[in-house]
Formats: sequence, structure tokens, C-alpha cells
Amino acid sequence: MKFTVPLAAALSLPFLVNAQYGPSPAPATSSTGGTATPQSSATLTSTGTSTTSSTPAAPASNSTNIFVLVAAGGKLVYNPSNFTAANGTTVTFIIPAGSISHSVTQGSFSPTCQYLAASGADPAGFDSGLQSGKQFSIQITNDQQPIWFFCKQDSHCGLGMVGAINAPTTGNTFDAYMAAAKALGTAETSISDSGPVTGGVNGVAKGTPSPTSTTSSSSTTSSTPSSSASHLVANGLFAVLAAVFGITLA
Ligand SMILES: *[C@@H]1O[C@H](CO)[C@@H](O)[C@H](O)[C@H]1NC(C)=O
Ligand SMILES: *[C@@H]1O[C@H](CO)[C@@H](O)[C@H](O)[C@H]1NC(C)=O
Ligand SMILES: *[C@@H]1O[C@H](CO)[C@@H](O)[C@H](O)[C@H]1NC(C)=O
Ligand SMILES: [Cu+2]
Repeated sequence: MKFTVPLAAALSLPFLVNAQYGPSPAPATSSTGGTATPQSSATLTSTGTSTTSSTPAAPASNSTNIFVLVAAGGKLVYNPSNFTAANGTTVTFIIPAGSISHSVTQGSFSPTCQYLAASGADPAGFDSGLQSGKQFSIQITNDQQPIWFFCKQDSHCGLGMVGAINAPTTGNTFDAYMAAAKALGTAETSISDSGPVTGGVNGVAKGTPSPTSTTSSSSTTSSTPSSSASHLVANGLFAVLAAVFGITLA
């Protein structure tokens, strides 16, 4: 994976995210892990060094490529967790390396926290399967319908590790989905994992998960200040992500 986004774009990511997706992820993060972890908490200084040890910045999202940090800040959340994405948009979920694996599993609004099985002419949902240090991309194929997803790791969905793309703003909202998941709590049905499933409904997997970076498997990598901001953005972003995750998940 190569990043060619200008530093300015990376620096402005928190603002872009806030502008594009509104304050929506805040309720999810603040209501899940106890400690609020604003998605905009990570910033890069002009020297390219990270100024925070909590939530790292994701690669710069734009209208055709949206990046979602899985277990952002070591919390059981997706960040962002509720956003819109038009047809053709690629949504890439970045699953950090760590001792606890996570998934991006498509479900339905109800029954909550259960895999979207094939039904009649409808295909089954996508599923990254339980992963660590991988990224998984889907492409939006119908932006008129919601895509509900959750983490299949034991108890994670019941603890609120859920997300939605193009959720309705009334009725079956993201908030309602989150509430339904948390209402299950530990009563959440345990879900087996038999590896990645491509396909999907309203959004389809672009392939099976792929490694995020060769450096992401190292949990001992500490902050490595770069003398070149452009080098950091171009080549070191995943290393920074891995380093931050390594610290927070250790
Ligand atoms: C979810 O996102 C949509 C679209 O951005 C927004 O209209 C809605 O208010 C959000 N819902 C919640 C509960 O944050
Ligand atoms: C959107 O982001 C992707 C991935 O970083 C990049 O390849 C693409 O050029 C960007 N598109 C625009 C229009 O900026
Ligand atoms: C996106 O694609 C779906 C399925 O083809 C279509 O029904 C929908 O109208 C498209 N959305 C827009 C905004 O054109
Ligand atoms: Cu999880």
C-alpha cells in the first residue's frame, strides 16, 4: 500500500473527518470504552512526530477512499463507526496487530451481532474473519441501503463494537443499532470463524484481508521520529500506526 497524499492532507484529516462525517463517531467511542477517545485526538506536528500516544491518525480519507481504524486507541470501537459512503467508494478497515484479533463482519440491524447469512436470492455478507495486522476493503455497491457490521470476537459486539455505513437518520439509526448490540451484552451469540468471506450485500469485499505492513507485527517498535515529514507520510504511516497500537495494546 502506498500513500501519495500530501502532508497537508494528512494533517487536516481530523478536520476532514469531522467535516465529512460530523460528530457521529464521538458517541460510539465515548460510550464504549469508558474513556472518551475523540477521533481527532491524534495530530502530527510540523516535524512529523506524533503528539499523542492514544488514537493514531488513519490514512487520509477522501470521498472515494475511506479508512476505518479497527479497535482505535485500543478500544472496542471502529473509528469512524457511522458514516456515509457513495457507490464506488472503497472503505478500508485497518485491523491492528496485537494479541486480540478483530473482524469486520457484515450483519443486519436485527438480529444484531449475527452474521448476515445468505437468504433466498440474497447473498451472504462479507466477513474479514478474525484478523490481526491486516486490512480489509469493501466497495460500496448500493448507497441507498445501510451496511451494518460488527466484530465477531467473543463479546466484542455486545460491548458495542459495531459500525454502520449509510444508516438511516431515523428509525433504524446507528444509535439504535449500538443500543441493540449493547442490550445483548454478554448474551451475545458466539460466532464461529472459518476465515474470510468475500461477497457482501450493498457493499462487497474487494478481496481477502492483506497484511497492513511488514512492520506491523512488531510490538516493540517505539516511536521513530522521522527527519522527513514527507517520508513519514509516504512510507511510515503504517509503521506509526503499528507503533501506537503496539503501545496501546501491549
Ligand atoms: C450517523 O451518520 C449519519 C450520516 O452522517 C448522521 O446523519 C447521523 O446523525 C449519525 N447518527 C448518529 C447516531 O450519530
Ligand atoms: C483518495 O485517497 C486515496 C488513498 O489515499 C488516493 O489514492 C486517491 O488518490 C485519493 N483521491 C483523491 C481524489 O484525492
Ligand atoms: C447506487 O447503486 C444502486 C444499485 O445499483 C442504485 O440503486 C442507487 O441508485 C445508486 N446510488 C446513486 C446515488 O445513484
Ligand atoms: Cu473486536
